[in-house]
This record gives sequence, structure tokens and C-alpha cells, in this order.
Amino acid sequence: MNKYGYRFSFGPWNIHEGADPFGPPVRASVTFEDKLSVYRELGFDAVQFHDDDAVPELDDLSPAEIRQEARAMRRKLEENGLVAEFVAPRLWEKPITIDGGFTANDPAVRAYAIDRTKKAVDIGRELDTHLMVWWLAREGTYMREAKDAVKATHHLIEALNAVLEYDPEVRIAIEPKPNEPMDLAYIPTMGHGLALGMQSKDPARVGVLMESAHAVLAGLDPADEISFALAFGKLWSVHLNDQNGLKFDQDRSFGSVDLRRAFNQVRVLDENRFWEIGMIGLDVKAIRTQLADVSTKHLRNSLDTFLRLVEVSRAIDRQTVEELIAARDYEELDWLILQSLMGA
Ligand code: 3MF
Ligand code: MG
Repeated sequence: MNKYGYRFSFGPWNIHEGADPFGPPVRASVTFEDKLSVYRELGFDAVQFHDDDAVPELDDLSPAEIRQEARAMRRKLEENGLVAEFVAPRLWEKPITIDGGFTANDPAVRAYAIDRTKKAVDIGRELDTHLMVWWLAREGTYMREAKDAVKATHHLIEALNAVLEYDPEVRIAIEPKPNEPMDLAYIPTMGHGLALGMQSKDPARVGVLMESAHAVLAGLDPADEISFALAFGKLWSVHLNDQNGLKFDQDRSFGSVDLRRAFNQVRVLDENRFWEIGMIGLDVKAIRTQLADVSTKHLRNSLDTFLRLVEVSRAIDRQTVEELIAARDYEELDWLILQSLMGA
């Protein structure tokens, strides 16, 4: 933990092989154990897990075996002075989920998706976290006429209800994203995630995770998406990163594309005391050209940028800001922010 009380997290997928759709891996795989040692070195407190990051090949294991492996993972975390922030069911790797999990047209696939998510809940219990994240990777379609979007929305609510019922303590944070891997994703924004949660059996246990790149891909401002969810008390986690326009999901280092956009995310989080609410997750990826032995600098950069921007935000004189707002001198306010960001 740092002097502001923020806790930081990332997932094992944020140290990676550097492959992209048009090129092979460019870095060797790093073992989970080696990744764990990076967390503390770089000042991180917590690990974000996919279910199979914690328990590989869980589809082939019995519930008892799953619990046993999850407990072994918990011991590994403890040995490294780390905790788990959340567990996310990975519903996009198996061939059977090619056309979605919760929203697949095939009822057997929908049943698999719910069953797999319950296993992820069991893993969360063993890892001592009740927070789940649902990134709805393949819940959408490439072909609008190929799925019934009304039915699909109901299937998502059915899945939420099944999992909420399965464990009375689990809390589900939906991570919206408008595209990729699907062309047309069903839960593209904070508003969609929140509306879905409200229709569930227990709205108090459904919230959202805001990822900066996903908001940008939806043509929205990440700070406003954060604010909207905060206003409902529903922002339970974040995936801060950056994104250069409407392209593939880049997961660039936080603040590396648009520093002012990053500043505004930090500002709203900090003004709303987010350190008391959740962790600062950094869903960032090293660019493909980075050599293996220096391939964790995107994590260092993102964490340091966040903390520097907390300092910048707190150093801005509130009285001056309020006077400028009262005088409606927003150009001077603009200048004040730019000067702060330029270190003037
Ligand atoms: C995709 C993502 C995902 C999710 C992760 C955890 C691989 O754009 O952001 O990262 O964050 O699956 O739910
Ligand atoms: Mg993410």
C-alpha cells in the first residue's frame, strides 16, 4: 500500500507473450510463480484472476479437486504477501462457447456457462474474495440476425440470478465492452451493465467494473463512465489503461495516449475516495516490440502515473477552481489544468 491508501492490482495476463492476431508470440511465457514475484517488486497488492489462472483445466476437475487447488493458490498468495481481488469466469476459450456462453443459442452451452461460473464462485470463496468480474467476451454476435437480442438479454439476467442464488455472498461486477472479440456486444457501456443488474433478483449484489479502453471504444469518456457508476454506488473495480482511438483493444499504459483523460479518471476516483471502495486495477499490456527482460515497465509506468496524477489533482487549488467556475471562466480553468499537467 502507498501513502494515499490506494491498493493496486493486475492480472497474470498483463505479463504476456506479445502475440497479436497477425504475428506469433515474441516473448517466452512467464510462469505464474515468476509473475507473482513481480507484484511486490512493483508495489502491487492484489492479483486479479480468471478462474483457470487459479485452477488450470478446471473443467476436467471435480468440485473437491477445484477447491483443493484453489486453497493451494491461496497459500501461494499468502507466501507472497498478496490477496486476490476477484475471480472472473473465462467463458471464451472453449470451442463450445464460440457463439457465446450465457447468450449462446444452444441451451446446453448456456448451461455449461452457468455451471462454469459457479465453479469460479467456488474458487473465489477459497481465495477469500466474494467479488466476481464478468467480462462478457462472446455475449454478442457477428451477425445481428443470428441471435435474438431480447432473448439474449433475458438469458443474461437468468445467468445473473442463477449465480446470485448459488452463493448469497457473491458480488458480480460487470465489465462492459462494445466490441472485440464480437462485432456487436450486448453490454457495451456502464449504463447497460447497471440496467442489467437492476433487473436481477438482487440488484444490491450487481455492480460494474469500468475499463478505460472499453469506454473509449464505445465513444465515451472514461471519467464520465466512472462518475455515472460512482453516483449509483456501483463502481466496484476499475481497469485503467489507455487507447489510441477506435482500433483494436490496445490496453496501453495508463495515461500514455491522453494524459488529461487519465488525469480526469484519477480526479473523479480520488475526489470520491475510491481508495475506500475498491482497488486500482491496471489492465495494461506491454507493446509487442518490448523485449522480454524489460516487459513489465508498462505496469510500473501505469502505477506511477496514477500516483503522480493523484498528486497533481490534489495540488490544484480548489478555491481557484471554484472561483473560475463561478465566473464561468472555463478557458482559465482549462489553462490551470494544462499548466498543472505540464508541471508549471
Ligand atoms: C478484455 C479484458 C479482459 C478482462 C478480463 C477480466 C483479458 O478486453 O479487458 O482482459 O478484463 O478477462 O475479466
Ligand atoms: Mg479488462
